[in-house]
Amino acid sequence: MALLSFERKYRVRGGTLIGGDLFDFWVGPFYVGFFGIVTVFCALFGTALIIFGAALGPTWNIWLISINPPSIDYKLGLAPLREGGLWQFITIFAMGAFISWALREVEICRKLGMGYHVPFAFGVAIFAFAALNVIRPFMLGAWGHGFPYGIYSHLNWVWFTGYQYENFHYNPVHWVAITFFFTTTFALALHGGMVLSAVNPQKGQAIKTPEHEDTYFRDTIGYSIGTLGIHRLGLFLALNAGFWAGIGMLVSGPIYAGSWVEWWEFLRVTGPMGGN
Ligand code: 07D
Repeated sequence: MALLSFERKYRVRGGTLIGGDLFDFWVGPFYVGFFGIVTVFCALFGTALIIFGAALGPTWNIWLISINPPSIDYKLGLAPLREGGLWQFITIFAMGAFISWALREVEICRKLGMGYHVPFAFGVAIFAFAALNVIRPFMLGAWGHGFPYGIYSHLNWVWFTGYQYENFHYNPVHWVAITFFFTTTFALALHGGMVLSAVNPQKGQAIKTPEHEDTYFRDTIGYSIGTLGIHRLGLFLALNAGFWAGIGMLVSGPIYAGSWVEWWEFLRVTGPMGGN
């Protein structure tokens, strides 16, 4: 069956959160929906503002273009367009596009009678972004604490923000996030490798099923988490990565403004570093 005629079977009406049947249609393979239209509007408008900001200068060098947040003197107020106002509008449109995209995912899940795992997962990525450019600046009392939209400039922001706390490697929540990021890639590599090895057997051998996959892991490490379990674990690891990254930044500044190296000094007095 051709892909489109197969898909037609699943093109069910309803499940929309807003607007009833009004935007309940497809363009080619894409479901539109009210939130699809909002996403496209926000993304196009935001991108146009970025291009406008770039046109204001001083460079068209793609590595160096940067749309900067306002100076912290503007606190939580609106800034003139050329002095950070563009960044504020771009942030609003970015959040609008992200949230609408998540809600469009929700509508598709409702149509198909599926769980909301995918929009929930995207929600965690949105949280990480919002933590940096909405929640943390708000908690610190100035939009100027957000990161600039530029390739080099956002890297400079990460460097600068990291060194504000002396050595960001010592932020224990940042550790936790990094550990989840690394473990996610580890788990995906093992899972991807396992599935490919089962469906690409040696010449002349039949394709293998999860029974073989489970047996492989039992033989190797004494335990197999199973076919459903590996996806639960994968989602758990990935969501924790983004979540703790966001929390690690909300702690740095709004809650603890000192050096992360010094934060560990308490170990010298009380703990395993021997009280010296
Ligand atoms: C934020 C993206 C969400 C995406 C969405 C959708 C678009 C863009 C365009 C708006 C979270 C798509 C978006 C299409 C739209 C426009 C214009 C995902 C997000 C919604 N660090 N560090 C992290 C490591 C050091 C520092 C995270 C490692 C140093 C700071 C992760 C190392 C110092 C910040 C991480 C390391 C330092 C981070 C990033 C090693 C610098 C953050 C991933 C091995 C001197 C950031 C929430 C992430 C963060 C962050 C990893 C080192 C500083 C855990 C592996 C020691 C200031 N670091 N880091 O969370 O936590 O993405 O963000 O050395 O702000 Mg770090």
